[in-house]
Amino acid sequence: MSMLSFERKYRVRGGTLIGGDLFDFWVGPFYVGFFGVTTMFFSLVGTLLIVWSASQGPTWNLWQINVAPPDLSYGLGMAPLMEGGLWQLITVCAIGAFVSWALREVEICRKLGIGYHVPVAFGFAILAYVTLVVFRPILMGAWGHGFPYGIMSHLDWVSNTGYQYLHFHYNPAHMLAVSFFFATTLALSLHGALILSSTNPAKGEVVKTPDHENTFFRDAIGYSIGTLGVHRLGLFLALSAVFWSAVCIIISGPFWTRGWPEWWSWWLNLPVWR
Ligand code: UQ2
Repeated sequence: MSMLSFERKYRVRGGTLIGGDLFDFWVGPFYVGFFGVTTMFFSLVGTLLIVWSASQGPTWNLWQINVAPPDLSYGLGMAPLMEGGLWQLITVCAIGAFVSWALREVEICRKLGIGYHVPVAFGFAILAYVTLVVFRPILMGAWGHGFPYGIMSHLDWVSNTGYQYLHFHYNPAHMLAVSFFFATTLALSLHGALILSSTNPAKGEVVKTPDHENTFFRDAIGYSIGTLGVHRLGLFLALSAVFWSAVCIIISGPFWTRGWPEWWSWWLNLPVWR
Protein backbone atom coordinates (compact mmCIF):
# COMPACT_ATOMS: atom_id res chain seq x y z
CA MET A 1 0.00 0.00 0.00
CA SER A 2 1.50 3.33 -0.95
CA MET A 3 1.87 5.87 1.80
CA LEU A 4 -0.79 8.16 0.32
CA SER A 5 -3.44 5.44 0.03
CA PHE A 6 -2.58 4.25 3.56
CA GLU A 7 -3.16 7.76 4.88
CA ARG A 8 -6.48 7.95 3.02
CA LYS A 9 -7.46 4.66 4.67
CA TYR A 10 -6.66 5.70 8.26
CA ARG A 11 -7.65 9.35 8.00
CA VAL A 12 -11.18 8.73 9.20
CA ARG A 13 -13.24 10.27 11.96
CA GLY A 14 -13.43 8.69 15.40
CA GLY A 15 -11.11 7.69 18.20
CA THR A 16 -11.24 11.12 19.81
CA LEU A 17 -11.13 11.42 23.59
CA ILE A 18 -13.37 14.47 23.82
CA GLY A 19 -15.81 16.50 21.71
CA GLY A 20 -16.76 13.79 19.20
CA ASP A 21 -16.37 15.12 15.64
CA LEU A 22 -15.44 18.63 16.82
CA PHE A 23 -12.07 19.57 15.27
CA ASP A 24 -11.75 15.96 14.07
CA PHE A 25 -10.03 16.88 10.78
CA TRP A 26 -6.65 17.51 9.16
CA VAL A 27 -5.03 20.74 7.96
CA GLY A 28 -2.61 19.69 5.26
CA PRO A 29 -0.55 16.88 6.79
CA PHE A 30 -1.44 17.81 10.39
CA TYR A 31 -4.18 16.26 12.50
CA VAL A 32 -5.97 19.05 14.42
CA GLY A 33 -8.37 17.59 17.01
CA PHE A 34 -9.61 19.25 20.19
CA PHE A 35 -6.13 18.97 21.70
CA GLY A 36 -4.49 20.45 18.62
CA VAL A 37 -6.56 23.55 19.26
CA THR A 38 -5.68 23.63 22.98
CA THR A 39 -2.00 23.06 22.14
CA MET A 40 -2.09 26.06 19.77
CA PHE A 41 -3.90 28.16 22.38
CA PHE A 42 -1.49 27.46 25.25
CA SER A 43 1.64 27.74 23.04
CA LEU A 44 0.50 31.06 21.62
CA VAL A 45 -0.52 32.60 24.96
CA GLY A 46 2.61 31.25 26.68
CA THR A 47 4.92 32.59 23.95
CA LEU A 48 3.23 36.00 24.02
CA LEU A 49 3.62 36.12 27.82
CA ILE A 50 7.35 35.39 27.41
CA VAL A 51 7.67 38.19 24.83
CA TRP A 52 5.72 40.54 27.12
CA SER A 53 8.04 39.66 30.01
CA ALA A 54 11.10 40.25 27.81
CA SER A 55 9.70 43.59 26.65
CA GLN A 56 9.89 44.83 30.25
CA GLY A 57 13.69 44.66 30.00
CA PRO A 58 16.52 44.73 30.69
CA THR A 59 17.61 42.99 27.46
CA TRP A 60 16.49 41.65 24.07
CA ASN A 61 19.65 39.55 23.85
CA LEU A 62 18.23 36.06 23.22
CA TRP A 63 20.87 34.43 25.42
CA GLN A 64 20.25 36.77 28.37
CA ILE A 65 16.45 37.06 28.40
CA ASN A 66 15.24 35.72 31.74
CA VAL A 67 11.77 35.11 33.13
CA ALA A 68 12.35 34.57 36.84
CA PRO A 69 10.03 32.77 39.25
CA PRO A 70 8.66 34.75 42.23
CA ASP A 71 10.80 35.58 45.25
CA LEU A 72 10.80 32.86 47.91
CA SER A 73 8.87 35.26 50.20
CA TYR A 74 5.74 34.77 48.06
CA GLY A 75 5.70 31.11 49.13
CA LEU A 76 3.06 29.13 47.26
CA GLY A 77 0.86 32.18 46.60
CA MET A 78 0.31 34.19 43.45
CA ALA A 79 2.88 36.90 42.74
CA PRO A 80 2.38 40.25 40.94
CA LEU A 81 2.84 39.82 37.17
CA MET A 82 6.22 41.55 37.00
CA GLU A 83 7.43 39.87 40.22
CA GLY A 84 7.18 36.28 39.02
CA GLY A 85 3.46 36.22 38.23
CA LEU A 86 4.30 36.01 34.52
CA TRP A 87 6.53 33.01 35.28
CA GLN A 88 3.56 31.38 37.03
CA LEU A 89 1.20 32.00 34.08
CA ILE A 90 3.85 30.85 31.59
CA THR A 91 4.25 27.65 33.64
CA VAL A 92 0.48 27.03 33.45
CA CYS A 93 0.59 27.58 29.66
CA ALA A 94 3.60 25.29 29.26
CA ILE A 95 1.95 22.45 31.17
CA GLY A 96 -1.30 23.05 29.25
CA ALA A 97 0.57 22.87 25.93
CA PHE A 98 2.64 19.80 26.86
CA VAL A 99 -0.34 17.82 28.19
CA SER A 100 -2.47 18.88 25.19
CA TRP A 101 0.27 17.64 22.86
CA ALA A 102 0.42 14.30 24.70
CA LEU A 103 -3.36 13.88 24.47
CA ARG A 104 -3.28 14.76 20.76
CA GLU A 105 -0.69 11.97 20.37
CA VAL A 106 -3.08 9.63 22.23
CA GLU A 107 -5.91 10.48 19.81
CA ILE A 108 -3.66 9.82 16.80
CA CYS A 109 -2.62 6.45 18.33
CA ARG A 110 -6.31 5.55 18.81
CA LYS A 111 -7.12 6.40 15.19
CA LEU A 112 -4.22 4.22 14.04
CA GLY A 113 -4.94 1.39 16.47
CA ILE A 114 -1.32 1.41 17.66
CA GLY A 115 0.03 1.34 21.23
CA TYR A 116 0.43 4.40 23.42
CA HIS A 117 4.22 4.11 23.70
CA VAL A 118 4.94 7.53 22.17
CA PRO A 119 2.59 9.57 24.41
CA VAL A 120 3.74 7.53 27.43
CA ALA A 121 7.36 8.31 26.58
CA PHE A 122 6.53 12.00 26.14
CA GLY A 123 4.68 11.77 29.45
CA PHE A 124 8.02 11.03 31.14
CA ALA A 125 9.45 14.26 29.70
CA ILE A 126 6.42 16.18 30.97
CA LEU A 127 6.87 14.51 34.36
CA ALA A 128 10.49 15.70 34.50
CA TYR A 129 9.46 19.30 33.76
CA VAL A 130 6.52 19.26 36.21
CA THR A 131 8.82 17.79 38.87
CA LEU A 132 11.11 20.83 38.53
CA VAL A 133 8.51 23.60 38.43
CA VAL A 134 5.54 22.18 40.42
CA PHE A 135 6.21 19.11 42.59
CA ARG A 136 9.57 20.18 44.06
CA PRO A 137 8.55 23.83 44.60
CA ILE A 138 5.38 22.62 46.40
CA LEU A 139 7.43 20.25 48.59
CA MET A 140 9.89 23.09 49.32
CA GLY A 141 7.06 25.55 50.07
CA ALA A 142 7.69 28.24 47.43
CA TRP A 143 7.29 28.70 43.66
CA GLY A 144 10.63 30.50 43.80
CA HIS A 145 12.29 27.07 43.84
CA GLY A 146 11.25 26.52 40.21
CA PHE A 147 13.87 27.15 37.55
CA PRO A 148 13.97 30.44 35.60
CA TYR A 149 13.01 30.53 31.92
CA GLY A 150 16.08 31.74 30.06
CA ILE A 151 18.89 30.16 28.10
CA MET A 152 21.78 31.18 30.37
CA SER A 153 19.70 31.67 33.53
CA HIS A 154 18.42 28.10 33.62
CA LEU A 155 21.99 26.86 33.26
CA ASP A 156 23.03 29.07 36.19
CA TRP A 157 20.11 27.63 38.17
CA VAL A 158 21.24 24.07 37.50
CA SER A 159 24.82 24.90 38.48
CA ASN A 160 23.82 26.81 41.65
CA THR A 161 21.29 24.15 42.70
CA GLY A 162 23.90 21.44 42.22
CA TYR A 163 26.54 23.25 44.30
CA GLN A 164 23.97 23.86 47.04
CA TYR A 165 24.38 20.13 47.70
CA LEU A 166 28.20 20.48 47.44
CA HIS A 167 28.79 17.79 44.83
CA PHE A 168 25.76 16.53 42.92
CA HIS A 169 27.65 13.58 41.46
CA TYR A 170 27.44 11.95 44.90
CA ASN A 171 23.60 11.93 44.61
CA PRO A 172 22.84 8.21 44.08
CA ALA A 173 19.80 8.90 41.87
CA HIS A 174 21.90 11.35 39.82
CA MET A 175 24.47 8.56 39.37
CA LEU A 176 21.74 6.26 38.02
CA ALA A 177 20.33 8.98 35.73
CA VAL A 178 23.75 9.82 34.24
CA SER A 179 24.52 6.13 33.73
CA PHE A 180 21.19 5.64 31.93
CA PHE A 181 21.86 8.70 29.71
CA PHE A 182 25.26 7.25 28.77
CA ALA A 183 23.78 3.77 28.20
CA THR A 184 21.12 5.36 25.97
CA THR A 185 23.77 6.94 23.74
CA LEU A 186 25.70 3.65 23.65
CA ALA A 187 22.59 1.70 22.66
CA LEU A 188 21.54 4.22 20.00
CA SER A 189 25.04 4.39 18.50
CA LEU A 190 25.22 0.57 18.39
CA HIS A 191 21.73 0.35 16.88
CA GLY A 192 22.16 3.20 14.40
CA ALA A 193 25.52 1.88 13.27
CA LEU A 194 24.21 -1.69 12.94
CA ILE A 195 21.17 -0.64 10.90
CA LEU A 196 23.22 1.55 8.55
CA SER A 197 25.88 -1.16 8.18
CA SER A 198 23.31 -3.68 6.95
CA THR A 199 21.00 -1.41 4.96
CA ASN A 200 23.63 0.67 3.13
CA PRO A 201 25.41 -2.02 1.12
CA ALA A 202 28.34 -1.30 -1.15
CA LYS A 203 27.53 -0.63 -4.81
CA GLY A 204 26.23 -3.82 -6.46
CA GLU A 205 25.52 -5.56 -3.13
CA VAL A 206 22.06 -6.29 -1.71
CA VAL A 207 20.61 -4.97 1.55
CA LYS A 208 21.30 -7.48 4.35
CA THR A 209 18.71 -9.10 6.65
CA PRO A 210 18.26 -9.11 10.45
CA ASP A 211 20.11 -12.46 10.44
CA HIS A 212 23.22 -10.52 9.53
CA GLU A 213 22.54 -8.06 12.36
CA ASN A 214 22.03 -10.88 14.89
CA THR A 215 25.12 -12.69 13.65
CA PHE A 216 27.32 -9.63 13.97
CA PHE A 217 26.59 -9.34 17.69
CA ARG A 218 26.66 -13.13 18.28
CA ASP A 219 30.12 -13.20 16.70
CA ALA A 220 31.25 -10.08 18.57
CA ILE A 221 29.88 -10.62 22.09
CA GLY A 222 28.03 -13.94 21.98
CA TYR A 223 24.60 -12.32 22.33
CA SER A 224 22.06 -10.48 20.23
CA ILE A 225 19.13 -8.78 21.87
CA GLY A 226 17.10 -8.92 18.63
CA THR A 227 15.47 -6.34 16.37
CA LEU A 228 12.41 -5.81 18.57
CA GLY A 229 14.42 -6.19 21.77
CA VAL A 230 16.84 -3.39 20.95
CA HIS A 231 13.93 -0.95 20.71
CA ARG A 232 12.48 -2.17 24.01
CA LEU A 233 15.92 -1.70 25.53
CA GLY A 234 16.27 1.79 24.02
CA LEU A 235 12.91 2.93 25.35
CA PHE A 236 13.67 1.45 28.78
CA LEU A 237 17.09 3.12 28.96
CA ALA A 238 15.78 6.53 27.83
CA LEU A 239 12.75 6.52 30.14
CA SER A 240 14.92 5.34 33.04
CA ALA A 241 17.29 8.27 32.46
CA VAL A 242 14.40 10.73 32.63
CA PHE A 243 12.80 8.97 35.61
CA TRP A 244 15.95 8.93 37.75
CA SER A 245 16.66 12.56 36.80
CA ALA A 246 13.28 13.47 38.27
CA VAL A 247 14.03 11.37 41.37
CA CYS A 248 17.48 12.90 41.86
CA ILE A 249 16.13 16.46 41.98
CA ILE A 250 12.94 15.69 43.94
CA ILE A 251 15.00 14.14 46.77
CA SER A 252 17.40 17.13 46.81
CA GLY A 253 15.83 19.57 49.24
CA PRO A 254 12.57 17.92 50.21
CA PHE A 255 14.26 14.72 51.49
CA TRP A 256 17.97 15.56 51.82
CA THR A 257 19.17 19.05 52.73
CA ARG A 258 22.89 18.50 53.37
CA GLY A 259 25.70 17.88 50.91
CA TRP A 260 25.35 14.69 48.88
CA PRO A 261 28.89 13.47 49.75
CA GLU A 262 27.73 13.33 53.38
CA TRP A 263 24.83 11.03 52.45
CA TRP A 264 27.36 8.27 51.94
CA SER A 265 28.31 8.26 55.65
CA TRP A 266 25.82 5.39 55.99
CA TRP A 267 28.42 3.34 54.15
CA LEU A 268 31.28 4.43 56.43
CA ASN A 269 29.08 3.78 59.45
CA LEU A 270 28.27 0.18 58.51
CA PRO A 271 29.01 -2.02 61.55
CA VAL A 272 31.07 -4.39 59.37
CA TRP A 273 34.10 -2.03 59.44
CA ARG A 274 34.56 -2.42 63.24
C1 UQ2 B 1 21.19 -6.33 18.55
C2 UQ2 B 1 20.16 -6.20 17.55
C3 UQ2 B 1 19.87 -4.99 16.99
C4 UQ2 B 1 20.63 -3.83 17.37
C5 UQ2 B 1 21.66 -3.94 18.38
C6 UQ2 B 1 21.92 -5.18 18.98
C7 UQ2 B 1 19.66 -7.78 15.87
C8 UQ2 B 1 18.95 -4.37 14.86
C9 UQ2 B 1 22.41 -2.68 18.77
C10 UQ2 B 1 23.01 -5.34 20.04
C11 UQ2 B 1 22.61 -4.82 21.40
C12 UQ2 B 1 22.94 -5.41 22.56
C13 UQ2 B 1 23.73 -6.67 22.60
C14 UQ2 B 1 22.52 -4.80 23.87
C15 UQ2 B 1 23.57 -3.86 24.38
C16 UQ2 B 1 23.21 -3.38 25.77
C17 UQ2 B 1 23.33 -2.08 26.21
C18 UQ2 B 1 22.89 -1.75 27.60
C19 UQ2 B 1 23.87 -0.98 25.35
O1 UQ2 B 1 21.42 -7.39 19.07
O2 UQ2 B 1 19.47 -7.31 17.17
O3 UQ2 B 1 18.82 -4.92 16.12
O4 UQ2 B 1 20.38 -2.72 16.85
